[in-house]
Amino acid sequence: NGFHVAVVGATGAVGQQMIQTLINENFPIKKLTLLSSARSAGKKVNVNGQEITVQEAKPESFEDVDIALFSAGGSVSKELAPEAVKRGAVVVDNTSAFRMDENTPLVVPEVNETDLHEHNGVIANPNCSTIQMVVALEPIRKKYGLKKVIVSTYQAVSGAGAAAVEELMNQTKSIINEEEFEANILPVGSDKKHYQIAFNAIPQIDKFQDNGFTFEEMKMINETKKIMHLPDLQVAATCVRLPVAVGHSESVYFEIEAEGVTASEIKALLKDAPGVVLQDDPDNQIYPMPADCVGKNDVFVGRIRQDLDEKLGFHMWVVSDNLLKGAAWNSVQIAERLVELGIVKSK
Ligand code: 11C
Repeated sequence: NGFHVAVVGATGAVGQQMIQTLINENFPIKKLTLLSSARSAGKKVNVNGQEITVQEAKPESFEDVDIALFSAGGSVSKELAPEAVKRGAVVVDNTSAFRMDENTPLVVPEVNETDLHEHNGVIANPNCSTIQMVVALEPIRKKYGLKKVIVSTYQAVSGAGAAAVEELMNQTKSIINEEEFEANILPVGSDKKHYQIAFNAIPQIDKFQDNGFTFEEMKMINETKKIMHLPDLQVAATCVRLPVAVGHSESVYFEIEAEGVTASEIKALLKDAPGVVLQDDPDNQIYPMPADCVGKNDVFVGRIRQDLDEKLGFHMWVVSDNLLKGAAWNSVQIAERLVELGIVKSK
């Protein structure tokens, strides 16, 4: 009984959360295979008190696997996801490798779960900053229609991996101790320059594209349209990295189609929305903050207010654990839905 599950990228920041989330959610596992690049192979990972040795991911690693959760970078997914599918596994891929491929569903269960039925072996898990925004926007789209979204993000360093968190910690200590320090990772490991993240804000996440937007900003723009099935939605994004370890925050401005809607009505709608926790009580200084969201699966929303000039326009503040709803939890939730909907069956 249960499923043979493989986690690819098992030693990474997201892979570790995927393993923990599978356990926390009591996912029906008959066998767990932990895979990684050659560099991390051989490491031992403690899973519920049992040591499992991580193996190098190869095409043959996927024999007998029912569900493979990938989070080891786009090139690994491009090479090995088709091999897993060839061997009968359903892949939930947390990289950008297949997200915009028209034959690959890009799924946030609260928004477009029915797209799971259209899969051809791979289901893409969206970018973390996109996921938390669409969970909050979808109930609004459904009831009032959606015309335009302008988002500014305040993103945690764990989005750039465990080494980026270490860089933040080390720089912070060095600056407090008035010591010399280095910047080697942020904003982007593979870009030409690196900047201090401690006590700073960097308006670059991923590399710049020819249109002046960064790749992270383009992910938010393109993925939102695809997930919400709104190709003509007007979306703009500015993505900024902050010295926060875990938890992305977003200031979201949106314009709806229906007239005469009040902020109280939007609050009432989001109070009962799936996957959303409303924390909106300015009189008592209640609003979401990343420090309170770490380790939780939900998307937290507050500061909902109507624009002072544009009556169809509203502002809200959206916070979530980028490693959970933004990555590991959304992937495991997809796997759960695949099982519950009978889309994946144990071999
Ligand atoms: C960040 N959003 O915070 C990125 C990390 O496409 O899944 C997630 C990258 C992705 O740096």
